[in-house]
Amino acid sequence: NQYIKLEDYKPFDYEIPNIFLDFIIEDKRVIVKTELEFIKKNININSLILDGIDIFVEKIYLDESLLEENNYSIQKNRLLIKPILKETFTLKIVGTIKPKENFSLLGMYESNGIITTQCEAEGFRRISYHSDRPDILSKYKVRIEANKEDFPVLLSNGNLVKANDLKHRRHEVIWEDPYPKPSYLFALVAGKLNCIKDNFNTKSNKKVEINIYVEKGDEKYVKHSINSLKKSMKWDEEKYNLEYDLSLFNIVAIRHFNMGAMENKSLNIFNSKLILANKETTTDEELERIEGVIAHEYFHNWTGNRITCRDWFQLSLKEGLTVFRDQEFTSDLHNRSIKRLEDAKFLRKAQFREDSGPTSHPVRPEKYLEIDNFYTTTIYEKGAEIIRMLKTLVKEENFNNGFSNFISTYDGKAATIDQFVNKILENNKEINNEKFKTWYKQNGTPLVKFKRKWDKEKQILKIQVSQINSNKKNLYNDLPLIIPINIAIFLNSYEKIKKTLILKEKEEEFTLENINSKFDSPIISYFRNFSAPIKWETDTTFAEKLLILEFETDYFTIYDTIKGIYKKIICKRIYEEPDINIENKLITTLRSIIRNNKSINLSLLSEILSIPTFSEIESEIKKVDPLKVYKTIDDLNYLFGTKLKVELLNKLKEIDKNITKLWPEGKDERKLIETIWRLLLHSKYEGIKNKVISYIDSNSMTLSKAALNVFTRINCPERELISNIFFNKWKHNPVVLDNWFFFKASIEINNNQKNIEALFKNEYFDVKSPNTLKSILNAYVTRNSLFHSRDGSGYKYVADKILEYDKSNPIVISRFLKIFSTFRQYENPYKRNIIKVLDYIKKNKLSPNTREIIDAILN
Ligand code: HT7
Ligand code: ZN
Repeated sequence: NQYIKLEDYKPFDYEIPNIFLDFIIEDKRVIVKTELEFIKKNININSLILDGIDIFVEKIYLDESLLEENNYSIQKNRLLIKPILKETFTLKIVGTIKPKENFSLLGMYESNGIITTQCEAEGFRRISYHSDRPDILSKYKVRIEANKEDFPVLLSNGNLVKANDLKHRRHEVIWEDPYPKPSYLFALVAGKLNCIKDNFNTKSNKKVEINIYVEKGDEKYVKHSINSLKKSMKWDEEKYNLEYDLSLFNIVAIRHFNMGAMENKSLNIFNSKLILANKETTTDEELERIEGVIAHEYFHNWTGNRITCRDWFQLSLKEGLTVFRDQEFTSDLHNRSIKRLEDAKFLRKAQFREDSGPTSHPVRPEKYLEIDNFYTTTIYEKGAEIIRMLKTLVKEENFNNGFSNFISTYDGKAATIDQFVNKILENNKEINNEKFKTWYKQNGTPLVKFKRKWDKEKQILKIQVSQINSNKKNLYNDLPLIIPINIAIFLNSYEKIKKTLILKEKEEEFTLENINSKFDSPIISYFRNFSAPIKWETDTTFAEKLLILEFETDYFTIYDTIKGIYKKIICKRIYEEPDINIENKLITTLRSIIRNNKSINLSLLSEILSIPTFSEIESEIKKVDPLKVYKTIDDLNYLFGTKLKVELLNKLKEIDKNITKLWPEGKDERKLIETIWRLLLHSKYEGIKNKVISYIDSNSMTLSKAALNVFTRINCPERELISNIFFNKWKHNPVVLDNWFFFKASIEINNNQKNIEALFKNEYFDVKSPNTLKSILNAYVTRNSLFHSRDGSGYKYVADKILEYDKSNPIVISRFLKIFSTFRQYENPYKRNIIKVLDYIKKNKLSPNTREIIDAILN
């Protein structure tokens, strides 16, 4: 196994300014004629190597002459041409590919009769021979020819310059993209698709035609997506002065798609679940996510497409930056504080988990085997957090200037993370560029410790701060990071001092004078608004935490303080005895918040009242006994539901009038209703059952799905009833039905594996759809405690599914395999049983993607 290393980066020996691709779509194959114009850049070279997978090469011409077989060889997916003596030349390759036989969802493949492509990261080499690296930027011209009846719609990037009928009921089109792009942004779509049209006027008054292509019958589900796209276009103009650069923007919804979506230049391709939406089929959360993903892909037009990555080690340059941009977009459109809380929650649940395990890696990795394995929450979300810290450090105006400067300097080029950071810090004297870049080189989550020293008489507060990274495998982890720490010092119940401390060394002491605090020792909340992606420990007492809950206005801090208390309560119950004192004090505080704080945001209240889930708590505790964790969470839902019943019922009445309002209105109320239903159902309060059941058929998917969700761990005959109502209503809508597959795989019944296996055998299970596969597997391993059966049968069952599906979809399976990466924290027999199945998986024939992950996990 050969690692690709950042230190080995060398520019390509040639430039390829122009590419012409001619696709002739036939019944069983597609003929691909490629013409690549080369300019030699390294005069010492006299050969050319290109990559290609599953392409049958018929002929190769160098300029006009047919290459003899002794001038080229194809071995191990590499085409070598030698000698090449010319400085400039055109290479023409005639090959054939078979999209119908391609189940990898990479390169060119078929989904429900539609031919589509996925080229990021290295899918182009499954379409045509190319060096397929992001720093080769070319202008593309594409001709597509096909039978008109089966493929009435023929799309590629850029502008449509020709559309013609041909003999034998065939037709042709020619697309030309004026902007040079890397091969990973190439796209083609051909098939029977219906188009919904709209348009957008840019700020310079250019009319952009918007076309959304969907399968027949899905037309009524695209309005939300069109609106989201228009909001994104406007936001990027207003916020960053970035205007769309063509007069056509196409989006295609595809059923069989591995990830969320793909930002191909002017031809975005989406997993249909992220396009088809309305309030009857889509929850509030999903509507916001869809809006955010459409924005994300659109924002890539500048951060990713116009300025792309020099190599795949720079992946976070486009992904971290674009996540940061889509987070800001959602914050501006909705509620900034709630969005921050949700992003912090996700980062801690997913990225911290990844970073504390065997697949932990820096945001700019130094080496990789399979680049597809690096589309991780570290590259995306931690990457976005680093950019957020840069903004906090240099302040908004300087950040925006640096960003614009980066865009204008590198437009049309392939850039690096270093270049981006240098642009943002260009005029900054306080922050050392190289020191800041350590964030990109370290892995693991740093820990910051705080200690207060208070001189009441002199009113001087000293805060001692230290930072440590306990992951010792990476040499950079020993270096201090530059960490912005937003704090608030509470002087009394209504006055606080807000400050940003900038920690630069391993240990520092910050001195704050004139702190006129009425408390025995000033109460401090740290990392307000989650100002850095780290963990921290403080000397704040439990009593002080309760006061923070009372006085804080920062949503994230309120949420974090409550979750810390829940965690303590859970750990006490698992490892010692229930701490009745803490539990009662928390219940009293919650009671007072529900009763007295009438203006509290209801999404925040919902978070405050939610007992952490298994996935939220799993990576936070040292010795995991999963069955005990599940039981403790159930017990706490029972306890809190019982003790808070009166307040919860009153709150239900209070919010009832708003729950039918149309998204985005009413979403906070609907979020809270699910939390209250869960607590009351768990408390065995019978009065709530029929009320919840009545919503299963609601015309709001948020309420309908909430009704389904809250029954997950309630073993009663009604659970089967609501499951059947939901199934019968939605069995013909695959996007919605995935919620049912998720629900069914979450519930615990005797003969559990038979129940799960029945889902794979269900007549509506689409074996080619990664969405349904992911729904079943994810629900089983994160919601169903029987996955952790003490005899190891749940683990073995999942291991067999991993082996079965790795053959067809390594990208999805290698990501999913990470579910086992926390086994070192598990107690026996779970740990022993996981090791057993990991060894079993390892002994089988695996895809390179899955092999890389299993080796990392077992290492
Ligand atoms: N840039 C896109 C990544 C992506 C992808 C990567 C590997 C294999 C399949 C894929 N589909 C999409 C999506 C994005 O982050 O915007
Ligand atoms: Zn992206």
